[in-house]
Amino acid sequence: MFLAVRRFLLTSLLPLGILTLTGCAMRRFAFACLLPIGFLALTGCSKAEWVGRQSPMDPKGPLAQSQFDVFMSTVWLSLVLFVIVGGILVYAVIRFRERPGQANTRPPEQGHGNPMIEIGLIMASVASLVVIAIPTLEAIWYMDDVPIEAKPTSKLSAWYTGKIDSKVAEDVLTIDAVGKQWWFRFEYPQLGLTQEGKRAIPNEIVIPRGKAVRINLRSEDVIHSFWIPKIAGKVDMVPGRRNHMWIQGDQVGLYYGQCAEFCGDSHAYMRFRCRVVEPEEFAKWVEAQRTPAAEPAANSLAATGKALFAQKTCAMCHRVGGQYDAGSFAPDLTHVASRTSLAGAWLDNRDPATQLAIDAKGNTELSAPIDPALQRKNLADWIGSSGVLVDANGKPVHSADIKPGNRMHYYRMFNVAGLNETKVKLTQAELDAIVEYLMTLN
Ligand code: HEC
Ligand SMILES: [Cu+2]
Repeated sequence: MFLAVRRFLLTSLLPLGILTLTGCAMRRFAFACLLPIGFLALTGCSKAEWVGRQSPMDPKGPLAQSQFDVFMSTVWLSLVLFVIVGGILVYAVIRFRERPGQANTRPPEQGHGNPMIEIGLIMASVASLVVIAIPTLEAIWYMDDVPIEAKPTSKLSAWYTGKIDSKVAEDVLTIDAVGKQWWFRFEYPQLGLTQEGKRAIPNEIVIPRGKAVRINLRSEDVIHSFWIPKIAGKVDMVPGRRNHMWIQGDQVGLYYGQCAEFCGDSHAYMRFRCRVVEPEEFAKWVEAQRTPAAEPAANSLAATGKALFAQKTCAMCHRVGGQYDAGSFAPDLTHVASRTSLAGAWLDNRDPATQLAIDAKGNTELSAPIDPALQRKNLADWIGSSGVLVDANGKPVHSADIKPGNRMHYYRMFNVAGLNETKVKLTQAELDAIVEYLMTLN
């Protein structure tokens, strides 16, 4: 936030400061104040910040690269125009300024313009718009679908050794991405990881390195938008409409995604992650996702938690593959403990200090390991928030919301006001048992 403000100051104040150079004492005073602020703003633009988590300035795939190239060519063209127009302006201001002893003289004779210059300027503007439009349109078409030349290397059967669903004949790996308030559901129809097959993947996708992946985009409620700044962006997910794009990750690592279309209370908390791995590791991941959830040991705390999961209505919305198969509204929890984040990738299960140190180096290849203590705390905080956890007197322990308006703590049938949620209540012991159970779901 602070850096954004500084950058805003830079863009607005620095030229102003320079302009004031040319004027009277008052303006010179303003200049003296503004220029240093402008230079201060410059210090916000370090390389370290450019390689931040969600920076399109650090492309790691062909699509992000093409979008970055369009952006930079526009920046350079605008810079040239800025220097030409600004230069003429500064020249005019200095050359025709009021000189001592000239006060109250009449202004010089005014002309009515030169048609050749005016037509010339219009033509120049049109030409520069065309110069910008060509690469922009090229990049838009490029994003639309996996390019033909990528298909030979991306043909799924050519590199994926696991079982492919022959009913779904697509030659490249396809992911169906669905936006929901306020999380993402992903499905791999060719690999049996689907909502129908009771194995959808919430919030964290995994894709093989160097392979083009087709993404079908849908929404089940309002308009969302799919964006992984370092890999590609951004295409809207519109209810009742099928959009698509493609992505490719060229460097192994963990990338951060974000919903990029305002979609309600918790829009800013609607994130997701994309892990780019080597193809062999991708196959292993798919296998792990296909396996049903592990059964907790008899009479353990986790087994109590498993029973509570049904008693406390959790199973109504959530699926735990092989144990509770009815819920389809909420994130699939079959492998919830294997994920680096929780609740629309809003809560991070990794040690934040370690991860920030890695991110600051721009090293996407590394990701801090999941910290089980933190993961446990996140689970308890999330489930017990919004007044769900109660003390011995039935009083809520945490009344604050981790995600405002979220559809778990504020579920309303058909969104009708009045048909409001009847929130479950959990005691500390019940919450502990449920968390223990969820921690076994690797
Ligand atoms: C009314 C439906 C509903 C019920 C009942 C419900 N949840 Fe949820 N749950 C959701 C939704 C929707 C989300 C996604 C919230 C978000 O990220 O915005 C969610 C998210 C979660 C998550 C995070 C999942 C992830 O991968 O990020 C966990 C864990 C969870 N719920 C556990 C529980 C437990 C335990 C219970 C029972 C006490 C429960 N839920 C009851 C709807 C429900
Ligand atoms: Cu959204």
